[in-house]
Amino acid sequence: MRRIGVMVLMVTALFIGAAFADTHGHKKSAHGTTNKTSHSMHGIVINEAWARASTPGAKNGVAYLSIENHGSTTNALLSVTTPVAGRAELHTHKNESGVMKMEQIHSISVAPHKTAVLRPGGDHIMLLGLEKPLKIGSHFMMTLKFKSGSEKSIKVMVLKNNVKKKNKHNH
Ligand SMILES: [Cu+2]
Repeated sequence: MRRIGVMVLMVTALFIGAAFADTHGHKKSAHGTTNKTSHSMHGIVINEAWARASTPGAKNGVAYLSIENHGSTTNALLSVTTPVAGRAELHTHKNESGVMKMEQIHSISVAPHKTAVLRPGGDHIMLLGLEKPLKIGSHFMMTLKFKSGSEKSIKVMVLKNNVKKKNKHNH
């Protein structure tokens, strides 16, 4: 019973949220500022996309972001492309008898109304074959492909480290 109550509340919140998002979206597009780091097309919202600044000569880089799924079905990030790297792979870290190892994964799934947080030590986007070093304060574009069929182009900020420490979501 309690679960059903919670579901009804969430669905109601979603409708209210959608109504707000719609009005907001129209206002934003009037000013030509819709193509920013966070959008809500197909119920997916990408936040806090950043990449670690690389040292000169570094061949690989790493990017992080959070994926909010406002849809009613499980979605998943399947692939990433970016002009700054030859190839981008989805990776996770696995603890193998006390040693943290990176491992390629084929998707990062996000349950309905949940957020998947990519962060140092966890899931991340590996940028292989950097065209040039990623400089602090610069930004680049990344295109994300989702299981739902949607694609998103987002702006990724290059930082020394993520200054915000507010991620409390656990996945
Ligand atoms: Cu990696």
